Amino acid sequence: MSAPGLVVASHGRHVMVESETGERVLCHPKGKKNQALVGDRVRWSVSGTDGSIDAVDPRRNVLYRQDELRTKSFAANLDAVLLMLGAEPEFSETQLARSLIACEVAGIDAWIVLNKADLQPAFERAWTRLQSYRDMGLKVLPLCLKNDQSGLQQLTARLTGQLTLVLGPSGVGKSSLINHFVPSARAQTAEISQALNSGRHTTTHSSLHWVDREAGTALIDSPGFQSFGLHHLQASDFARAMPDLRVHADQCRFHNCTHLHEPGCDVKDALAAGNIHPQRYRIYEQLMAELNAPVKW
Ligand SMILES: Nc1nc2c(ncn2[C@@H]2O[C@H](COP(=O)(O)OP(=O)(O)OP(=O)(O)O)[C@@H](O)[C@H]2O)c(=O)[nH]1
Ligand SMILES: [Mg+2]
Ligand SMILES: [Zn+2]
Repeated sequence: MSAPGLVVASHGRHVMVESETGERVLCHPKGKKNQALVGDRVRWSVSGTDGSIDAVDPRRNVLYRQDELRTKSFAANLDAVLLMLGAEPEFSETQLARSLIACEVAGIDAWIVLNKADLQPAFERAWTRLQSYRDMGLKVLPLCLKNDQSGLQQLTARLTGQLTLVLGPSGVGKSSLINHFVPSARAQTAEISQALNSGRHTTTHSSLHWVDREAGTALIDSPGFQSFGLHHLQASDFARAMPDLRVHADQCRFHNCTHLHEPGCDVKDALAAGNIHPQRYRIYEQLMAELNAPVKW
């Protein structure tokens, strides 16, 4: 007989399932189908000393990235994505834009946390680089997990009652944040130099941690990523998923406009008038160019 459960960690094809009473059972998928993700609601049954996944319930949403070769899913059924950046390592604006686009297309609310406020002047520089994101209405929260722990109150308020995926590059403090809210998680953290020089990320798999089970507050720790592939998207998705371009793209008089070359295009006019940040338009151009590039193997 199948029982309902929640996937709280994934180790390749095998997942840890939490039963309704809170016990955790290692479950194996049945056959090639039923690959479950953290955040998935599943039906499982006892199979020997472990469990087996009988079915994965329909998902509300799923966040994934896709490069030429493979698809990597982060998690399913999310209320929000907390995109974590740090004063160090210096973040890639292209990767930030890509992950925000993926969230938008998946219909998941995203907001940014900039950690390591103690590291100046790097923090100030990173804060300034996020100006165009604040301008488009994105919430950007400054944080310092190390010293004064400023920003934590606002953060707590935003997390309450939500299933939030903590996403971002390696070494920004994602696991440190999880450990702050859920000390029992004892998520492994490491100095950046150590993590990056070894060519490995400290966190190697995604796992869900309850901050408050009754209130439904949980955080999902995830491995840092270097590049966020968007091969699952189409040309028309990009302008629609970039809020600062979308306002002008929606007004563009041309049907099926690429907003790249068409004279009189509203997006290009807005760029010329200084109403779109040039760096943001460059990212759009890059994404569109990538679609037309030959597939590399
Ligand atoms: N200076 C400073 N260091 C911090 C702060 N918060 C976390 N760190 C440090 O940043 C380093 C990386 O932290 P982690 O939590 O392991 O980073 P991560 O994002 O989980 O990295 P991956 O698991 O590789 O993706 C650790 O040495 C932390 O102690 C902060 O506010 N200021
Ligand atoms: Mg980590
Ligand atoms: Zn146009």
